[in-house]
Amino acid sequence: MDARIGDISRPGRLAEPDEGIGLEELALAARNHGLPLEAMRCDLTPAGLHYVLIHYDIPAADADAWELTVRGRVRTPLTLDMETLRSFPATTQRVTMECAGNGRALLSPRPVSQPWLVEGVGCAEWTGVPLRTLLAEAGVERDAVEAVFTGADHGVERGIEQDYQRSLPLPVATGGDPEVLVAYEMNGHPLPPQHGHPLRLIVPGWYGMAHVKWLRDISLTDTPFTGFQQAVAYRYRQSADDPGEPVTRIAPRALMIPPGFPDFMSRTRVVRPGQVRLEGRAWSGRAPVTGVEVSTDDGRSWTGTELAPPDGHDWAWRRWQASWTATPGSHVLSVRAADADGHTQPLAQPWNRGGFANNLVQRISVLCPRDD
Ligand SMILES: Nc1nc2c(c(=O)[nH]1)N[C@H]1C(S)=C(S)[C@@H](COP(=O)(O)O)O[C@H]1N2
Ligand SMILES: [Mo]
Repeated sequence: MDARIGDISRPGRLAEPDEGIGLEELALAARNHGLPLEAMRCDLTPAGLHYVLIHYDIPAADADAWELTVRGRVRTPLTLDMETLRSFPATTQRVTMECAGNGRALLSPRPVSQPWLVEGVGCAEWTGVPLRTLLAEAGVERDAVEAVFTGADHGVERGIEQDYQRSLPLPVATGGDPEVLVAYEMNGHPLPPQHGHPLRLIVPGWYGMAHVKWLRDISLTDTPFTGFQQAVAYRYRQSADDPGEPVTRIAPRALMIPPGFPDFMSRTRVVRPGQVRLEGRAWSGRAPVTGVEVSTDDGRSWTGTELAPPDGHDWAWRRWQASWTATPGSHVLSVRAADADGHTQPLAQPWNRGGFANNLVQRISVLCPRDD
């Protein structure tokens, strides 16, 4: 019998009301790991602790043989090897990257996909050539409207065979605010295989899907790109036939380093009675974070925290801290951020079919045993 690629692909779906995480979601979760939340102690996430999200496989990549092509609506098509890319003036940017699907597994109904709780995030320093330097070198034609970025990885998604591809509108690609990078270093070292070795795009302030890894081609087009990751995936849809709006910049979120120590299976935290330091990180890809509040009574009351002053890294998370006097009993701790554009984090889930950009406040269960 004839086999077709469509036969192995399932449409996007929502979990049944009492359906647990299945083996397919476990397979994704085992490949795509999250940030251990205690790693938020560090301003910069060590590469091995940064979250990872890969749709298909990590492609074989040899930096010595790598070539990036820049073509399409340009006056001079370019083919650049790593040595040439490294010869352009480099820029380093500290960027908090977050998967658009972060928080998805906590939604009800649950979109079936990579089942993040809240840990699909990390903050690193990325070094590379500003994208606009390369576009200026190639000379963008007047009729170009988008730049399409293609990775070297290949797969099938909902029946459609594809290279991983995403586009940016030309004003974002060339604007310089944020400075989009064609990056070859993470935290001062060549990119690790899982983060796009040897070359990736960095789009500060945007959700992860825009930061194309294993970047091998940039094509300037005179029509908007309609590939799968642009027109089908990564859109805010309420129903399967809703065309939806594209997912772009990161909504504000604050996370707390779970205090005390964990129970192995439940991950419930145990703290001793008395003063407990609460701390974590807050970020937004839309506007600077202006305030972070904590609640120690499951969201009934909120108090301000001490937020680290702006340090010039506009697209990186900032540390916040607060003090809490733990009393014997069970507690639920929460934290929420607000940004300068008035965006905040909701207490009720912001739901869409992909589970994208849902920044529902974090809840941490804490047990404070009686001292006896
Ligand atoms: N080529 C390619 N680029 C990609 C992806 C991918 O599967 N292939 N995944 C995207 C998604 S969905 C996210 S969230 C980020 C994750 O980047 P990281 O693994 O370096 O944290 O990479 C993006 N870039
Ligand atoms: Mo993602």
